[in-house]
Amino acid sequence: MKRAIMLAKKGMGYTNPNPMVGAVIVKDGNIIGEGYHKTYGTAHAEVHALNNCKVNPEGATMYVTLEPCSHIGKTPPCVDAIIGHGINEVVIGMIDPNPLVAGKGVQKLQNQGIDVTYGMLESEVKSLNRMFMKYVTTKQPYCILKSAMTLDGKIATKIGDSQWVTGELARQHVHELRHQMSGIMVGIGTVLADNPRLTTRLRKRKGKNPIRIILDTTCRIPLDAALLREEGKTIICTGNHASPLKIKKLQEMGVEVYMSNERDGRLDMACIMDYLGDRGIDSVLIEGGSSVSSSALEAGVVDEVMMFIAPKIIGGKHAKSPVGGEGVAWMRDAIGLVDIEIETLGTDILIKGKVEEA
Ligand code: AOF
Ligand code: ZN
Repeated sequence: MKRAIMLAKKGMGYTNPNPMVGAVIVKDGNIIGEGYHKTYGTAHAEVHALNNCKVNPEGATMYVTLEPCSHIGKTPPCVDAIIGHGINEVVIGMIDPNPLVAGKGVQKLQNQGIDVTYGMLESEVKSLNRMFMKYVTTKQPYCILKSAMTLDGKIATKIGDSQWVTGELARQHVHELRHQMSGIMVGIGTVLADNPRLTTRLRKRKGKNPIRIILDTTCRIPLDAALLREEGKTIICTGNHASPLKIKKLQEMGVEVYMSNERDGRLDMACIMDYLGDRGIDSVLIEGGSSVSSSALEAGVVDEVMMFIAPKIIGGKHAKSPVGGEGVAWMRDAIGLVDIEIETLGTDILIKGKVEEA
């Protein structure tokens, strides 16, 4: 199962909104075939593993990270292939949360007399597919709020300089994350201040660019913004007072413009997430700045937080911190994180955790 997980990870960034899945077939103590789900909409891991078998898989055991599917989707059901090849034992990491499958795969295998067990390395497999799990059951994207601050809690200096808060290793980590996520979201303030490209730039290999999502209530984005020249799609979320002419110009440049509802003069985050979910975006990396972060947290759309802390002190009572907005009055109203993990990247610290459910 460890090997199946390792194989599943090879599909990272390419399978969204479908899961990362790996499968290993063992006969007489030897691995005779293995495979993983490579890209969205193509053959499932189980089929690759069966097709790659060096010897006849009859009577073998399949280790697979996700319950084999029982439905006819873009490909025929994997359970039929498993049964057809005479596999006699299937060991599963996690039950498929997809309502089309959810236990029916296990049932179908058992009905054929195949020995099935599930729950092996389950928490690891669930963590790998946390975006898929949320998206397939709710059609809402899994959101990670990422920010980077100095030791004294600032994301930029008093004049707005933010390049760079963290070091090279931490920044590469963020580019890995951009590769894994379907969308990246920032506010117009960040676009105007930093003119970011919002692309994935990995040192050792070419990554996949996430769809760029800009929250821009009055459509202030300059037509020559760097991100509009990058490869891949951009979605501008704007409000009712945006200039129709500006919207038309953006659309002519190939930009998708989404007119969102507003709440108290700010774009309605929940409404935007519904739209992104409908568009097949299963995961969004919210990269700031402080007002987008507070809107997302207040709207309750954030699933996970990743906070990088750099050992630098810059001071300044007007220098911004990661989360703006009104803030809560009492500590008891703080948003708590659970399942905390702490890593060091060079001299920076990364604290990550899941947002505690209210
Ligand atoms: C995958 N890859 O290796 C496995 C999947 O859209 P389809 O027809 O490819 O079906 C997707 C569903 O199949 C997915 O939501 C999950 O429930 C199941 N298993 N999917 O993309 C795989 N094993
Ligand atoms: Zn399948």
